[in-house]
Amino acid sequence: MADITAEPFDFPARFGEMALVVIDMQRDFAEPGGFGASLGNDVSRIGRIVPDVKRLLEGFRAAGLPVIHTMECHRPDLSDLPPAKRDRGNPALRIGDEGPMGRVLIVGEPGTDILAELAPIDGEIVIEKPGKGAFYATPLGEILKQKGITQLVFAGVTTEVCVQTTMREANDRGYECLLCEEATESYFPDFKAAAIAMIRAQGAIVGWTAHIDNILKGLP
Ligand code: TIU
Repeated sequence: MADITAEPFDFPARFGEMALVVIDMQRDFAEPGGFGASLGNDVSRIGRIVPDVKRLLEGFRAAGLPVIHTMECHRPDLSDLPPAKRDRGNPALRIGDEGPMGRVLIVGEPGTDILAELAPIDGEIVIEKPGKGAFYATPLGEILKQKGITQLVFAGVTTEVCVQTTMREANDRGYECLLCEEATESYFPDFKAAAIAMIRAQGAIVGWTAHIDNILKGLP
């Protein structure tokens, strides 16, 4: 047992039961012409966290701790895409439409890929998820149970959508969750700040937050 300096108080790390979860660091959210841009967002903010996500990823790899990547994506026949999700917000490009990086958010298409700098390596788990949360309609819960993981460190995008949804799902399932502040981003700076504040409020009601150097320094 070792502590990682965190808010609202130190995180009681158990490295034998810990994994890193990198949420949706996909071209569709970070590059022009993808899903994030089709919703009207300035996607340039997302690219700026890539070096810190990579540093965190490399820290976990060097420590020999499990790494899990998630991808928000759908089957080519759209059978896992509720119409309510496809039509929401009347985006310029809907999920499944042909865009500059292939069909938007469809498994196997170039835009759906994880950014090359952050690509999974052999032995790392990749969870394809049709929802915002990574537990809904995926084998994530079973995989974590099999591996005896009880603590999750989070990175990825966007802070208040897929990251926060997954942290809330994980918290309700009994996992202790820690969000790395520099390795997550939103299209809206105020929403990132608010998500961080609400996660750690009320004595870590959803989980802890920590700076990247304190996490890396704490790894075995
Ligand atoms: N739109 C937005 O902020 N996020 C998403 O649609 N998905 C994720 O957060 N990955």
